[in-house]
Amino acid sequence: MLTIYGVHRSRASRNIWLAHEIGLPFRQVPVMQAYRLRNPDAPEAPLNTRSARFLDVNPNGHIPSMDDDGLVLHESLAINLYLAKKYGGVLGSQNVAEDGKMGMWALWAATEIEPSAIQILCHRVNYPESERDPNVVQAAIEALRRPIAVLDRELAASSFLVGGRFTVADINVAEVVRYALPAPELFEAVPSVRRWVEACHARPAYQRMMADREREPA
Ligand SMILES: N[C@@H](CCC(=O)N[C@@H](CS)C(=O)NCC(=O)O)C(=O)O
Repeated sequence: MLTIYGVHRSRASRNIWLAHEIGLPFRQVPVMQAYRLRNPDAPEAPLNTRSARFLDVNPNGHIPSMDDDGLVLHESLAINLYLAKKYGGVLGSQNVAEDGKMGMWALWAATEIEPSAIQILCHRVNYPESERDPNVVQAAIEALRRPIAVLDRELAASSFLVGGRFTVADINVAEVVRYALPAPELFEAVPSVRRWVEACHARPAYQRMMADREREPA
């Protein structure tokens, strides 16, 4: 059976959302981020990204990872491309051109969007008030204007990113764009992105993942 390493409150959410979309059974090992623990190395600490038992799985010390019948993969977006292709039917690529586009969107999300989107999430939500820097948020918003406009043009022409249907490309990009949502001013001029985010978040598999995520300790 597929094993997903990582708590819901991490990039493992992407893999869990996809698994729910497919109806793919999996075992979750709730490895949490070491930085969320006061003493991650203490013997009584919960399994975390610095635990020797997890470093045996992923020596990078990051979640998520997955093990599918002995094939171990890291990198949330690559895991999703693999699972969609192997188990996802029309959620995955149907030909080499779609393969190329899905790879492109995953790498685009990771490089063009994620670094700035994470800054928005940290400085508007995750960090304590005293550590939040509005200048960092402003710089991130400015950096994201062009790529988010690119996404908007794409989604004005087609409801979803690849093949005119909901696919793993939408999950991968929507999960990265989610980190920027605490900056609503970034989305004012991109109605097609807003419509698409709403459609992605209305999916029962996403809502199930988010409901489980809400139940996890913050
Ligand atoms: N590019 C990686 C990033 C993985 C990553 O940084 N994960 C975070 C949690 S979302 C993590 O493990 N942080 C804990 C740590 O670095 O100790 C991916 O997409 O899987």
